[in-house]
Amino acid sequence: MSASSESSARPAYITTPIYYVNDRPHIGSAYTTTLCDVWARAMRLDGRDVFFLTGTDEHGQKVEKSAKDRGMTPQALADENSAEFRKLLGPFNLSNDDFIRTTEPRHESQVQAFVSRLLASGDIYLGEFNGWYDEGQEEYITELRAKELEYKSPISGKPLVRATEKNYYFRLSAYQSKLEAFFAANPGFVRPAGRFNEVLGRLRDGLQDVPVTRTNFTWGIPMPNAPEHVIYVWIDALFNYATALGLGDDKGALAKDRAKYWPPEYHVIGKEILWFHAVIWPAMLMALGLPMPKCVYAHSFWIRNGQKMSKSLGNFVDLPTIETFFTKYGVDAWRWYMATQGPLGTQDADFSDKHFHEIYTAQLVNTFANCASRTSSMIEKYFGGAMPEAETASMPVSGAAGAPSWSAFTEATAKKTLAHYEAFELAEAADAALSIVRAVDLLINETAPFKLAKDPANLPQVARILAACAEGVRTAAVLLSPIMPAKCEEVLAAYGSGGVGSGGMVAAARWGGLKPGTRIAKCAPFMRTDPPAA
Ligand code: ME8
Repeated sequence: MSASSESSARPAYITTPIYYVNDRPHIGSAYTTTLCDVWARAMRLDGRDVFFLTGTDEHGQKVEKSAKDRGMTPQALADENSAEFRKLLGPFNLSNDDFIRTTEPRHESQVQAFVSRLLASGDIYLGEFNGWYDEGQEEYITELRAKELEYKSPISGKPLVRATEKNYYFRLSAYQSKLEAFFAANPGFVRPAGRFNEVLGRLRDGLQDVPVTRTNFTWGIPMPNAPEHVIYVWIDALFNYATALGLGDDKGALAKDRAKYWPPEYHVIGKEILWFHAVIWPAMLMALGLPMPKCVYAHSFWIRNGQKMSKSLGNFVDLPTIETFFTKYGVDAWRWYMATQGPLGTQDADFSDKHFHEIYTAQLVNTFANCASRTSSMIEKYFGGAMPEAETASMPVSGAAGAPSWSAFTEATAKKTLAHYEAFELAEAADAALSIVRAVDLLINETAPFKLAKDPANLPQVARILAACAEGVRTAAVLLSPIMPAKCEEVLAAYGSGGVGSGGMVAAARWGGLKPGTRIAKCAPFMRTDPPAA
């Protein structure tokens, strides 16, 4: 079916960072990709034409070095680890539309095309860099840091030397005032707001031109006019957002289908890579004359039992650990925890087994599953498993004075949920959708249909209550489906509803979707499980 309105059929583009192949997937990468997946599914449910991109970042000195240490070629290492990231997509139920790798010819040729344009416009120029250099580490050190280190290498202790290198530079300094004007006009460009303030603070220190090539290693895209230089991995990587749509090859077939998705609605990233996305990337886009992304959303970090996760501490929530959660709680419970308890704000979030279990039990077992299960069991018991015939649209949601009708309440809640999804307020979207489940619970507790049903004279009243409960469960399942696609589909199938529906999110959740007589099977989407060992 077609989308509900012209505006809801708008293209919608969302991206994750592309992950380094010198690392394996872990909770961090899975987290960002899951958030984007929830948004992508919500927008698709609302009838939008979504393009959701993720991928891997495969060039650079670190990859070259790791490959050497392991006695393999950088390409072989990249192939091996990129496949690990790709393998994650199925089990996490991630619905990306493409997976870009920076070693693919389609990316490399477009990066060269973009860089050639920037050379031609004078935004990239050949310059000379002079600075403190750590010969052992093959690394330049800033003046400030060199002073702190007393001009000695922090690793070898040998004196730092003055070194000069010819590099290509991007004329970032020329974009200072243009960026300031753009930021002033777009106060929602970086979110959360606290992160935007950090960027604006640093911007006030003034922008310097940034090197965009290196000559001390070879694993990268050669500079088109000077192949002894390779394009710096960060510049190469940022372009992925544009090359995946074919924007660097505007006569190519890709751009024909995909150019409509530009600009991105969200670049979702972690806080540590905000400067690249909020300042360098927008300046590059300005230089290329491409429209700005609507929002760079920089979330904070998952930490583990109060500590930063790191390889040396060995406390990373890695894939094998995540798999134990999948086995015990299921992938949708994992997605629920990510979407509702994660570090979307400026604070880091602690991942603890105990907290996971508490949220699972309180929100999924005792609330969502309990409601779906109680309602379906009572319909089975009192109405032979068929949706009772009763008028419920005008029925008040509760006995409280001034309570809205079920149809008005669920319509307002669907609109609110959609608005939260659109704004990337995923925990708020989840909570709004779950408020329907809480209202169903309250209705059951207030009216006690299991007691009423003891007297056959009350059956019409029981029919009305349970019909409202069933429709409430269906509506909630529709609205929760971007977060828990498999479980919501299971509930919707048990409730005889042919999937989430169409015509936009609000229409799919409109009151009255379940027709009288529809077969409603007993279902219990989440089961109680033992708490983790203390
Ligand atoms: O930075 N908590 O790649 P990367 C939450 N290739 N999210 C986390 C996290 C944590 N503890 N740790 C990592 C790169 N992440 C570049 C990006 S984009 C043009 C190039 C997530 O493999 C978070 O999204 O180090 C972070 O930004 C990303 O992983 C970094 O992935």
